[in-house]
Amino acid sequence: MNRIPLPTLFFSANRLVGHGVETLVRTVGSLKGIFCDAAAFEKLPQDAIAYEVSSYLPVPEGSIGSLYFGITRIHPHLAGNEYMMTKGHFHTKSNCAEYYWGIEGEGVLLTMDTAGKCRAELCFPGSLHYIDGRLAHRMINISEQIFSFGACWPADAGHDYQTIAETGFSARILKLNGKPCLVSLNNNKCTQLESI
Ligand code: S6P
Ligand code: ZN
Repeated sequence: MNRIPLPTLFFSANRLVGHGVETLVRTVGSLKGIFCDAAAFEKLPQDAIAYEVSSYLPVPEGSIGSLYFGITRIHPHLAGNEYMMTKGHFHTKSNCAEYYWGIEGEGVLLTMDTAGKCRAELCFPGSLHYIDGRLAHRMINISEQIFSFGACWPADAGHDYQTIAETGFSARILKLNGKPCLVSLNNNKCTQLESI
């Protein structure tokens, strides 16, 4: 009798594991230049893991109509009063949207349009976030544990890191009086984000 084949991909301890899964590890040192307080950043252990991305990329990059899938785990570090975060990027193709969803810990999805307008959404286990293809996106760990989230995006989206490296996000998530706040770098306006 033929057996129904077992799946080859699994969520295990909030990592993606299985045949063909690739893991990228970004150290703290590799994120030089993205935090507001450069001196505080230098005091962090530069070899420590900032975040890991395990991805399943079953088709060549650029394949139209195909999907990629990944799980990112951001470790809890503070560079001064700025929480650990992903580099953030625009998609090269602005008609390629993405889904993020919270798995473990608590974070913030920060998006920014091409005019520099930022928006923040709390992300927690079970929350689902649709990211318009025209928006830059970055995730920030506001918890004291690993914050992990899933992502699904088109294989032809492409990644533009250069624009963010040059201009940065115009708003940051900072820990002020012990609480996460969205701080606009243009006018120093702070909006407190209610932690769940
Ligand atoms: C890809 C998707 C995620 C990120 C990952 C790391 O489109 O948004 O898999 O690549 O969360 O973030 P970043 O900004 O360093 O690529
Ligand atoms: Zn993306």
